[in-house]
Order: sequence, then C-alpha cells, then structure tokens
Amino acid sequence: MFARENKIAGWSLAIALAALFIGGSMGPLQKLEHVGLDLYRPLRSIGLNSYYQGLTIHGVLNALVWTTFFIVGFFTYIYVRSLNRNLTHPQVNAAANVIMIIGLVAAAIPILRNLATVLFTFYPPLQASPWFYVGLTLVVVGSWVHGWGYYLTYWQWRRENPGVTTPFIAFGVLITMVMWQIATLGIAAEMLWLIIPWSFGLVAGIDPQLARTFFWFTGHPIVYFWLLPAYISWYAMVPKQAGGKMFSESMGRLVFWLFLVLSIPVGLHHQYVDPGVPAGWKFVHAVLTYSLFIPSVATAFTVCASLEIGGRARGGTGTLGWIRTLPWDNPSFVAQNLAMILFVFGGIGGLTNASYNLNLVIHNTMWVPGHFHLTVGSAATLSFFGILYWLLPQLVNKPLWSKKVALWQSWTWFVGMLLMSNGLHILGLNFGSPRRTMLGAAPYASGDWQPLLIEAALGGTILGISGLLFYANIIGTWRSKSTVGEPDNMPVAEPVEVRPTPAFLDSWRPWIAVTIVLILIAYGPVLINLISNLGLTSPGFRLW
Ligand code: HAS
Ligand code: CU
Repeated sequence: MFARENKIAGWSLAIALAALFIGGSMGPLQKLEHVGLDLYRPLRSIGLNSYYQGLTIHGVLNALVWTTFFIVGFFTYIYVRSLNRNLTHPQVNAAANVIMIIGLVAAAIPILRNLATVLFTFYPPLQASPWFYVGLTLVVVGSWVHGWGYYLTYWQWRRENPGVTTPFIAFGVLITMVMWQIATLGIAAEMLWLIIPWSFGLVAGIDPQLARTFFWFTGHPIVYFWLLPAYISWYAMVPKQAGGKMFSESMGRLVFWLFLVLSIPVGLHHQYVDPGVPAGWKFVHAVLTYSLFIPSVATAFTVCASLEIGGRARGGTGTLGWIRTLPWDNPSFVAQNLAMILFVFGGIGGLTNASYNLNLVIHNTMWVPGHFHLTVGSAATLSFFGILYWLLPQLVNKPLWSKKVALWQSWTWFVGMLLMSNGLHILGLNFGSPRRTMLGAAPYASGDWQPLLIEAALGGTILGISGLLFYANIIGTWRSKSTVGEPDNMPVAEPVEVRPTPAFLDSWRPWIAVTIVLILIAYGPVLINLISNLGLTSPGFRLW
C-alpha cells in the first residue's frame, strides 16, 4: 500500500545513515587527539587537513545531516501509516528529497575541500565558501517541502474524516514540522539577508551579533526538532513494544503543544555571555527555558508510567520489579530505554546550562559537548537506532541481521556515553577545559586533565566500536539473502483509557497564536534593537 512512501523514506534514511557513518567516524579521532594520539596526521593523505576540519565534518554531518534526513525519512514512514492513507502528493516529498540531496552535495564539497572549516554553528565572521551556506539552506528548504507534503495530505485526510481526532503519531509529526518551519525563519534570515550576500562578496561586511541572534533563534528549537521524533516513539511506540499502553494520550498531546509554544522564545540561553543583548532579555529567556522543563518532566512521568503498565502486564511485581520484566531481549526497546535513561542526565545538565550564573562557569567548556552527547547523541541518536531496529527490517522486508549484535550495540553506546560524558562534564565544570580545541597541541592543557581526558577517550573509543556494530547490523540486514520478510507492522500503543480528546488539544489556532505572541515578546524588542543598530562592518576571516 505504501510502496511509493517507502521509497521516499528509504532514500532519506539511506543518506542519513551514510552521513552518520562519515561524521561519526571523526568522533574517536577527536577524543584520541585530546590524549595525545594525533591520528589526523596519517589521514592528511586522504584529504583530512586538520582537527578543525574533522570537527566540522563531525558536527555538520551528525548534528545537521543525520538528524534532518533521518527525521524526514522516519516521518514519511510513520505519518502515512498513522493516517492510514497515502500521501496525496508524493511528488512533493520526492522533490523535497531531491532538494535536500542537492543541498547536501553543495555543502559537502567545500567542507571536504577544507573551504568551510567553520564548525556546525558557522559563526560569522568566520567565512566559508558561499556554497556551504547555500547547500545548508537548501537542506532546510527541502525539509520544509517535506512538511508541505504532509500538510497537503492532512487537509485531504481532514476532509475525508470530519470530526475525527488526528491520530497521535500524525499529530506529533505535524506539530514537529510546524514548530520547525517557524523556528527556521531565524536561520533563513541569517542566511539570506546576512551571510550569503556577504560570502559571495556582494556586501563587504556582516554584523556578527545579529547573525548569532538569528542563528540561536533556530539553534535552540532545532534541538527539539531532534528530540520530538524520539518523543513520538517514546510515547506512542515503545509502550507497545514493552507490552504496555500509553498512560495518558491527552498528556502526550499537551506536551507536544507546549513544545510548539515554548521551543522558540528561549534562544538567548545560548548567548548569556554575548555583549549587545540586554541582560533583562536574557532573563526573560532564562525563565521561559525553565518552563520548558514542564513538558519534558511530564514526558518522563508519562513514559515511565506507560512502561510500568507494560512491565506489570508481563508479570512484574513490587515497586521496581516491573523493570526486570521489561523486554530486555528486544534491541529496539533496549536502545530506546537506555536513551531515555541517558536523557535524564542530559536534561539535568540542561538545567545547569539554563541558569544564568551557572552558565558563566560552563559556557564554552567541555561540559557543553558532555551535555549534547547525552541529548542529541543519545536521547535522539540512540532512539533513532532503536527505531531502525524495527523499521529497517520492515522497509527492506528482511529480518534484522543479528539481535544479539544490536543488544551489544545498545549497551556499548550506553556505557561509552556514560564514560565520555562524565569525563567531559567534569573537565568543563572543575577545570574550565575549553571545548572545540585541539587540546593535544594546547600548551596550557594541564596534567590534571589527563585522567578525565583518558576516561572520555575510552568512552569515545567504545562509542566507535558501538557504531561499527550498528553499521554491521544495518548492512547485514540490508544485504541479507533471507526472504522471510517482516510484516509491515508499525508499533502503535493504545491509550489506557479511550476518552475523547478535549477539543482544545486538537485545534491549531489558539496554540499557533500563543506561539507567535511569545516569539514577538521574547524576540521583538531584541531584534528591533539589534537591527536599528545594524553594523555591517566585519569582513570575513579564514582562520584555518
Ligand atoms: Fe541543550 C546547549 C539547555 C535539552 C542539545 N544543547 C546545547 C547544545 C546542544 C544541545 C547541541 O540553557 C550545544 C550547542 C552549541 O554547539 O553551542 N538543553 C537545555 C535545556 C534542555 C536541553 C534546558 N539540548 C537539549 C536537547 C538537545 C540539546 C533535548 C538535543 C536533542 N542546552 C541548554 C543550554 C545550552 C545548551 C542553556 C547552552 C550552553 C552553553 O553555554 O553553550 C531541556 O530541554 C532538558 C529537559 C529534559 C529533561 C529530562 C527528562 C527525561 C526524560 C526521560 C525519562 C526517562 C524514562 C526512563 C522514562 C528534564 C523525558 C525510565 C527508565 C526505566 C528503566 C523504566
Ligand atoms: Cu538551547
């Protein structure tokens, strides 16, 4: 029934996987460099020029390309199954893939040619080849077009199903996409107005402060664009895999609305130390960031309760006995549950980051990569691995190559991340060791850092092994000669109580209105101020 959609999703997922393979392989190199083992030197011959080029490849391919391509592929696959109808305009989503691929190629060539060693945040006045920016912009535009394909299908589905509540998974997909399209207006402004004309030499200078502010307008909500697909799975799929039910569907819906409303007006928590942004506005963003904890803590509670229902249904008793009876032999479940557990620590670290005064201690230190490897590197990425453990076999109609390898992969990721993030967090907090620095060559790197750098390098190496186990399974499954297919059967958790969804949780207008108002309050005055003091003064710099 979904042959066309499967093909579109398959393309997105294949590119996502290829990107992560290349980007991920830089990770262990970075960690080994920090303990004095510089593997970049021997790699010069294949064109890897520096630690910083490697770090750019790592950040762009993992954080931007792997996530975005995975998400649109996953969404295309689950969205049509959730609505139980085909895409009305599959050619729109196919075109979206083409746009994204052209963008990826355009951005990848300068990166690989060492013409865009500006890291994944590409802060001006560092200046890359213009094609790097054009390419990334096209990747974002392509992801919008995917969203348009979903909206067109939704309108048709609505006409066919008047009065029916949007199924939960489709609802989550739509909110994530709408949030993303509003959120990326910041980066669109940064690229189209400031960076692209400047990188082509059409204007002489740029305003780095305004550019950064536009960047973080998108740069914070992008992390929820990565997280919400995992939340869709945690709410609506994992409980089913655990033999349980969704504890509260209404809570799940409310959480997604809160992410729409609150994801964007908080970006200044990345700019606490930036000059040119008045402290009062940073405070407003700090308060809104705290309110963003509500949907995640509600998720922790709801998902935990949903799993408890599963564990008890499988015979678990006592206060914690239900944990033992969860399906610890199902790699799709295990990967995602371990991702959730790592996210508890990532979330607590987020609380630290968000507090103005504590942020001054950890900003731009190793603490920050410690934080985001538990979030995008675990909550999102390990969940995406878990999702692929059921999705890929269905997509290629072959059984998973090895359940055992998949279980080993999940646990090694968990242990590797614990070690690496623990080392990085302490390095940042106790020693202020800088992030994004070729520490092996830094004369100020202190001997006291060594034990923690070694711990992080050990974790990074285990993660490298875990990655290889993952790819062995992906390739093994894809190339398998077995013809015993997996049935096309997406896991969907039923709610515990089938109660009609309150109307306010299935209507767009009020939520969109609040979203826009909050953005105007949180960003309006800041942007007016920066734009009225616009200084297109800085030339581009190439420091590599
Ligand atoms: Fe963050 C920096 C604040 C979440 C990603 N973050 C980053 C950067 C990245 C990133 C990539 O306030 C670096 C950007 C750069 O290069 O400069 N972050 C937060 C806050 C949250 C948060 C408040 N971050 C994320 C997520 C990310 C992500 C999610 C990616 C996916 N972050 C910051 C701040 C900075 C920052 C500052 C700037 C730092 C600086 O100075 O540069 C919150 O959303 C976190 C809320 C989460 C929780 C956890 C809930 C737990 C759940 C799991 C439940 C477990 C279960 C398991 C059910 C409160 C839902 C049960 C187990 C059984 C066995 C049954
Ligand atoms: Cu943020």
